[in-house]
Amino acid sequence: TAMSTHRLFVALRPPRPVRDILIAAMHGIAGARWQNDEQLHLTLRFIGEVDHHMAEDIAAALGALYAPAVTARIAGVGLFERQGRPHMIWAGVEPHEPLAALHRKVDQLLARVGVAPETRAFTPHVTLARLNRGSGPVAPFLALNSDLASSAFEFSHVTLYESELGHGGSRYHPVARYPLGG
Ligand code: 2AM
Repeated sequence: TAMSTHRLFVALRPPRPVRDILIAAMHGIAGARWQNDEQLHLTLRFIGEVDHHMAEDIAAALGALYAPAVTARIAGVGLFERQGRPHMIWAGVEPHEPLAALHRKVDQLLARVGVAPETRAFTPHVTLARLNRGSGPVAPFLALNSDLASSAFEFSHVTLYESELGHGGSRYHPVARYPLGG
């Protein structure tokens, strides 16, 4: 309906062999909610809830994206805490600079249609698991996967996703894809 909102974010989708490496590492923390294959992505820019008109403006604005493809690799794992407790386990993606440059470009295009600029620091990562109070210790996982790595791979397009919040975790639906490079 015209009243409905869309929860949007802009992300990069790791290619199949990289997703396989990430999925293979997903064990060893009791009670962790591991991401499934469909959920794996690197968030370039979280947008949040917008109405249908804004969603169309955003999709159109991203059509002006002109940026090189980004060559990257998986490099280690990390932990985000919330209120002093383990909250999320992620895989690092390096190098940061070309990803930060792409993040800034996306930010600029979104600013044109009135999306407020991002205030949070941009930390390129792929979320592997969400944790809660009942989850087991994370230190063994972090130690075991400190050298988690992939070969160099290319992000060849940017994807606009819609997030559907659900009981079994969020579902992420690709809305539009924008090519990078040539
Ligand atoms: P996360 O995986 O690091 O939690 C869809 O919700 C995507 O947007 C997720 O990758 C999530 O990041 C990210 N996200 C959700 N809320 C966010 C926020 N307030 N700021 C930045 N990123 C957010």
